Amino acid sequence: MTVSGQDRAIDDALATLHEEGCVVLPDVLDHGELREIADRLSGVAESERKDGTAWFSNGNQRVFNLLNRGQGFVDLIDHPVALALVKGVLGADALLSSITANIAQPGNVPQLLHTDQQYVQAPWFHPLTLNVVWMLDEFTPENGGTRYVPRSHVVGAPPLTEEIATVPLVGRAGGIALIDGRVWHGTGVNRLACEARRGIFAYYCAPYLRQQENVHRSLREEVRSGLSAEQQRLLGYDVWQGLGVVDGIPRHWMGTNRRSGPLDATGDLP
Ligand SMILES: O=C(O)CCC(=O)C(=O)O
Repeated sequence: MTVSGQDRAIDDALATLHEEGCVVLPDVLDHGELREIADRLSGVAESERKDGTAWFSNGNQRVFNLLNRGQGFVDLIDHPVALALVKGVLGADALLSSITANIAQPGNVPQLLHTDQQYVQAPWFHPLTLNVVWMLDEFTPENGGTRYVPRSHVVGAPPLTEEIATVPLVGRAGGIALIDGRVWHGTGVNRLACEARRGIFAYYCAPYLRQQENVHRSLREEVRSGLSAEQQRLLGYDVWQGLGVVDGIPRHWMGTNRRSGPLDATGDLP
């Protein structure tokens, strides 16, 4: 796709997201990228099942903190298409809140409808969070594709009822879906005999919200040292409007109005 074609696709997607609360973009990963990430996720999920550290909810396997589980996952957080959309919704200073996988297994039960920003007191007039769903398998009504209530973001509050019609989020493997943090949604039921539905949920938030994963405590040092400047910023290593300081405002900013940016030229902590 040309740059202007891609810009138009991003503008169109943002317009749909604004109207519907959810949008699907096909073919963001090519076949090779998709296979590498999907295989890696299956490998990590299997090893967590074998070593007894796997975490299940509603019959689905969650794999947390993917940043520590392979470079392919780290590279997703600032994928140019996903990040352009995230910044279009949450602004240029958006943070990554967490990146996890949810593997919807046959025999699961439906997840309760929820929104992704319901720890913030309603009413909500804007999205404060955004989920970018990397569809590693096709999402269908049969395999546990996420269910959601179109336009529920305009309610600006958590689900008022479970007794409401939902629609399935459908899309081909390799695409992404964006879910506005106010949209009522939940994992669907996987009715297949044996095939799981794998999705990676890259969850972003406004820069003044607490991030879900406390990467400052959980990120392995070798992962942190390999992050690009933008990846460090996304994870909250920079100062933003005087938040996230380390021992106060950097001394070399004294006498200036500067209150945002990396802590030093390399982004390393002092
Ligand atoms: O697995 C899904 O389809 C949805 C997961 C979800 O809603 C969530 O993690 O908040």
